[in-house]
Amino acid sequence: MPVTHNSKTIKLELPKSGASTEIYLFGATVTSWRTAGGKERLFLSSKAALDGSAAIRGGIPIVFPVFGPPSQHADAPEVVKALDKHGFARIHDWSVSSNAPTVDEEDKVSVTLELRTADKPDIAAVWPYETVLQYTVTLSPQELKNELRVNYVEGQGEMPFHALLHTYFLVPDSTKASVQGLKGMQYIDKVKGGEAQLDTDNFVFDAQSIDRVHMGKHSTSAGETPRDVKMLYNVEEQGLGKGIEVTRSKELKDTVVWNCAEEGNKSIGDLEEGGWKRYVCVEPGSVHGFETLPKGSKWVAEQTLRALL
Ligand code: TA6
Repeated sequence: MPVTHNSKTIKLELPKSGASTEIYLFGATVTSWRTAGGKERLFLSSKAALDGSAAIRGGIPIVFPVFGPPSQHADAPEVVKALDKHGFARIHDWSVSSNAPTVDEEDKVSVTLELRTADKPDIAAVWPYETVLQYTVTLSPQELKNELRVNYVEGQGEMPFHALLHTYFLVPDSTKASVQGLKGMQYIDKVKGGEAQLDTDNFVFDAQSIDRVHMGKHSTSAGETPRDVKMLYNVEEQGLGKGIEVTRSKELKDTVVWNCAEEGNKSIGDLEEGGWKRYVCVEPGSVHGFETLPKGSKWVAEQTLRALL
């Protein structure tokens, strides 16, 4: 039974390898990803609201159509300014798509969820662009793929949006965890203010509060490509491996890196005590500058998470 669901969650399982993933219909939030052998890879706060009363603290919340508080974006169009922090996708119930096939093979299983703004009066009241979001989660023994499709169906003018996969990785010790692959990137430092360029290829979280938006693509002789990054545990633990490789399509041009540190933990009510030491967020997205989509067209982006053995 590799695909099972109840009124709140969907579970994908690969019985032969022991890999699995769980997705809440609320926000289409992936709350658990276990690789072959059953090792959990995502952080979910034990204090996370799982009853639909608030965005889920942990897993992979979907940020759409605005990243962070709209007031933080000088270029935010009027319509975006009225939205909640991180937008509406993470705080509404999605449904299982009846249009997309569910893949169910020996070593691959997937499901597609959908959010139709036309079915949600409270979204339609603030978002004049009829949108269908589709989200396909595909599980393989060592990989999890998340594909987001943004379909702009009906409305006036081009639709502006941000999109981001707010991925919380479970780590044995966030102060030791590091991110590789962002060297040379210009970033907005939301803790210290201003912009800077990252000068290391192995950024260690340490115990500091980190909230950075690394902007744009990577220029190579082959043209512009999105960054492939690695989140490394830098801790030896039986069955854990080295970390997670994060690859993505070119649409997810930016990379947000976040850990609230001990002080910040105190002001996040649904983050368990000491939670800051158990997660690091590495978040591929398009959040610096708004995407604009013509009516009748679609924007497709994906990330793939792969366990590094
Ligand atoms: O992605 C990083 C960030 O935007 C941080 O600024 C931090 O506030 C975090 O997301 C969590 O936001 P939330 O609304 O889920 O508390």
